[in-house]
Amino acid sequence: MTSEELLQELSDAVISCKKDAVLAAVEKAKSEIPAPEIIEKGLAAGMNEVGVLFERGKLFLPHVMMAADAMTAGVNLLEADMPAGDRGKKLGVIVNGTVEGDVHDIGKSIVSTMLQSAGFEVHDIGRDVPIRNFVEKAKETGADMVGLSALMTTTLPGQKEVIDLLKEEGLREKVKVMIGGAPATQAWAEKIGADCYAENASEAVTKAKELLL
Ligand code: B12
Repeated sequence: MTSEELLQELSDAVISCKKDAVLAAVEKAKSEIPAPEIIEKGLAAGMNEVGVLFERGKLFLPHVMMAADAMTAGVNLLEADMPAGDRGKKLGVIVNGTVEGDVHDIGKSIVSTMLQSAGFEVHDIGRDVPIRNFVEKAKETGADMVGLSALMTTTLPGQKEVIDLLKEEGLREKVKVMIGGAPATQAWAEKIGADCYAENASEAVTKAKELLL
């Protein structure tokens, strides 16, 4: 099988919403394709298609939940295979999470995994995280950067609230802010005074390095 065919199989497996199919496709692709590529060009591509089908009414919420579950299992299976990068050399400390009111965490978790394997010390504080917790965790860990994920237009303002609270607490000079998630944009990042926006996990790694090294 060519790489293209393997990536297609990964994507189709996510769209099928079947965990077994995803795990089998990941096992098959593992020795042929680097883990970050399996995630971004295979699994995440399938999840994006699931989103499109859901929006068109061709898939329903239970399917989306099953696909999300299957994709998470696939990513977990790959975690051990992520490139070691500069691990141990600690490029910087990053607190990453999904803002309050928002339970979407697949993309955020991929970003955490990729940042970690690139050599950052990542504290992933989960999803639906209260605004204050980002600031408290940044203090506790001496973070250089906070990553904020939001997948819904209704939760985007949470990214601004974290920035405002960082300012109030006098931490904004010390802590960079990177935002992401499907409804976030470069223009939104500029509007709320974030340091950067990244469209996907690879770009998040590149931009974190630009800002912190
Ligand atoms: C999977 C999914 C779910 C799953 C989530 C499971 C989970 N554990 O995450 C479940 C079924 C639980 C769910 C629930 C809901 N969902 Co939903 N969901 C999706 C779906 C289909 C895919 C999201 C996804 O995982 N994509 C794949 C990942 C890999 O991509 P990603 O998240 O975008 O992440 C990438 C980048 O954005 C970026 N990134 C992400 N985070 C970060 C962070 C940083 C710091 C950086 C730099 C980059 C970055 O890098 C990632 C990797 O490349 C989207 C549709 C879509 N097109 O996005 C809807 C969608 C986000 N959901 C939506 C809605 C409305 C809901 C619900 C309210 C239920 C409903 N009525 O439909 C609830 C929300 C409950 C809540 N309070 O949060 C809407 C939001 C609409 C809006 N206006 O904002 C969407 C757009 C669907 C739609 N069109 O209606 N959902």
